[in-house]
Amino acid sequence: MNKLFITPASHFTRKCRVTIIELELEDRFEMIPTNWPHNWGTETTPYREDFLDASPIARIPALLTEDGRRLADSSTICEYLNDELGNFRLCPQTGKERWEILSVVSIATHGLMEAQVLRRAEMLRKREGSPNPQEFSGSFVRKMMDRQDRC
Ligand SMILES: N[C@@H](CCC(=O)N[C@@H](CS)C(=O)NCC(=O)O)C(=O)O
Repeated sequence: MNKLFITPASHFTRKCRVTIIELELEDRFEMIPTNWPHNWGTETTPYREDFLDASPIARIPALLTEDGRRLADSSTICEYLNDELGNFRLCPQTGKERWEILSVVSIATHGLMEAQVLRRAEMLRKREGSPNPQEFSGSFVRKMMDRQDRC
């Protein structure tokens, strides 16, 4: 069984889960929930052992494949799903269409989604009881918002 480490709130996780559903691979995946306390954005928090075994980066999604491979980001996981398990049914192996799809995926992932997570992490500094509110940067939040708007 392939093991995918997730939380429902993560859009990176949802990207992988939608790909699994579209390729009708649900019965080959176990979804393993992870917990994220409010200080996840700026501090190292306690992680499950099996999650760290799957990814030393300790970010979700992380996939431990049934043959023991560790795949530690949503785009690589989606490529594994499409290429290895999905027989290229969502994205062709070569050609113009492949690069059109990957162009959209790269802007969505590294533009929209990463800027959203970085912005959220920065905003959490301001929450009540935060250990480091003085480090909050409004200009960083605005920069991430501008990036999201462009994307
Ligand atoms: N480039 C990665 C980004 C993954 C990512 O940022 N995941 C967030 C949750 S949405 C995370 O695990 N953050 C925890 C942390 O940075 O400590 C991907 O495409 O999977």
